[in-house]
Amino acid sequence: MRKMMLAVLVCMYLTGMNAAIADEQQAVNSTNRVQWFTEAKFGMFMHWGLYSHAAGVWKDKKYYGIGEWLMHRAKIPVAEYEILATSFNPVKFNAKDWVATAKQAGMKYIVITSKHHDGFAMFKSNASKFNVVDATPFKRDPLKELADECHREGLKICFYYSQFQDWHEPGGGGNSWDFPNNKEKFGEYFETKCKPQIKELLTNYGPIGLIWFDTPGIMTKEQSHELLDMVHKYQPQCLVSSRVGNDVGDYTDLGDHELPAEIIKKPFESLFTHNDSWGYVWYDKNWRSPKELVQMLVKINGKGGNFLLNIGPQGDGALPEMSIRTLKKVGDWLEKNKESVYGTSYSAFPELTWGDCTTKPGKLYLHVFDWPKNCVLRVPGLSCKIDSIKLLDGGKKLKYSSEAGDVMVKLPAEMSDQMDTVLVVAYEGDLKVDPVRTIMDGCETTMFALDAKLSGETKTKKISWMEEFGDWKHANIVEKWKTEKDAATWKFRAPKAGQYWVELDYSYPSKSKRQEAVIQLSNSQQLLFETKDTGDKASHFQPHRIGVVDIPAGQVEMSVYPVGAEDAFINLRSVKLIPFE
Ligand code: FHN
Repeated sequence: MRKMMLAVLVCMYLTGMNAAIADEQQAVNSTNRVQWFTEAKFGMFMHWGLYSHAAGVWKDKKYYGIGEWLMHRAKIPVAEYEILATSFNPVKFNAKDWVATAKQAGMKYIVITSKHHDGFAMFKSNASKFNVVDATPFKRDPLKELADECHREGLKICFYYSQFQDWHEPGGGGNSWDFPNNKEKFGEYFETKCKPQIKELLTNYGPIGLIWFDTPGIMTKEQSHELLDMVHKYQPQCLVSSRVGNDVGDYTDLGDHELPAEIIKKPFESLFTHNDSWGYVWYDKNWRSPKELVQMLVKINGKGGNFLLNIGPQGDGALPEMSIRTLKKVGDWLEKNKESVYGTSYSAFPELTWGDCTTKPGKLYLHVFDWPKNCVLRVPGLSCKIDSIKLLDGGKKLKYSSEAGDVMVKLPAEMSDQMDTVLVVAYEGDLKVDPVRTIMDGCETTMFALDAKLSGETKTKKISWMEEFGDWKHANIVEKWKTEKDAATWKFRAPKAGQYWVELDYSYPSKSKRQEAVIQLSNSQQLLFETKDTGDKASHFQPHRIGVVDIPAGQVEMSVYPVGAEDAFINLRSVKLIPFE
């Protein structure tokens, strides 16, 4: 009888628990799941694995490009690659130091490779012995230590997982040198390694912020959905990156090293490495400076997204010295200017020449990267009731006036922070900003493909290419134009009349014939030109200075179109107006 009662109680308890989980799942919708992410704005990406130990070299040969692809690039047989694990002993790894570095840099979450394409798990796994605890002399689970430290310090811990590519397994994608014709076996790998390992990550490491899937390859929509559902089943609050594939996922990741070209009103992340490689490569010293990183953070936040910055820890577990030093400087800037970053939304202005903007209700944060020579900042087309304009750091009040529909702010003689000096504008009521782009006195103005109004057959297209292995570049272009009716037109406003060179940035591969074309201004000025051959590839963009125009004060339209092109016309990336001085 007592046994039966106990069974009923256990059953009730379990049913209750399941009901609670079901309730929680229902209560968690995509909006509240993603809230921490949209407020975070800055995260640390970490690529760390056996490839960090090899550091870009295999059998005395250097493989320039991204280091985590070493196994693939050198076509290292699985049996040989496994030997690398026997000397992987990252004794300098210290979760406390890593988390402190990320936290001091102002980063709110860490995304670390739990398993990259090489198939090596950086965590204890019962699904595959090819893992850091079972296959190395290190024998510790660094992800457990890192997760615990993140939980203690209030950072979100997130795991990267390569779900399709796994060069260690016969059924995993990507290894054609050991396992030719392995496509039919993908299902087996998916069931016996991929899914069990993801379950391990979701059940052994406490709350996870997100799972960062990557390179879905041939996965079906059902398989992508299966992973999404699995993540939400075990951790209803955990986000799934769009790279789970097939338009599935809770938020969008842009391409590697892709800055958003326009404001995106859905949660997204823009990701870059500190140098060129994601995984540690000892000879890669092409670091981004603190100033570049601060400005990238602000530009991405200004488009509404998060900046995920990758650091490649060394094979011994230490972080590269240059990354530590650089992040410290970024963190110092953020500490003073955090109000203008965390929890902000996208810019209120069309592209700004002197910097960028982030916003909160009733507040505009003006990020000035280039201090105007006359120390007067033109804030274009702002016509709402302003309460005050102050320097964010220190709170000094600034004087302002209005001119030709713009607010003119009197700045101090010196920029207080050379990386980005932030002004905070407090305003009342509705925000009113002219959506037309303004040319700033004495500054170059670049207008991009996506800002153009297109007519006729003209279309925009995004192109991506690599210059070095894994070093992705992206551009939006105007294309598919042939006749006078096919045009791209930019509208802008000039507070004062002035003379400008017009420069086009385009590619025009050598197979195309030269074409005659026109730059037409709304005040009936014209510049005629013939296209230049820019080389063999659509990605070989070159600037072409066409001529000088008089821009009158007020609103102006400028169009580019071919004169009856027989062949395809140029791949136009941008148009620049350069002060003629
Ligand atoms: O192939 C990977 C690459 O190694 C790296 O992990 C990047 C990071 O976004 N993702 C893939 C390429 O897009």
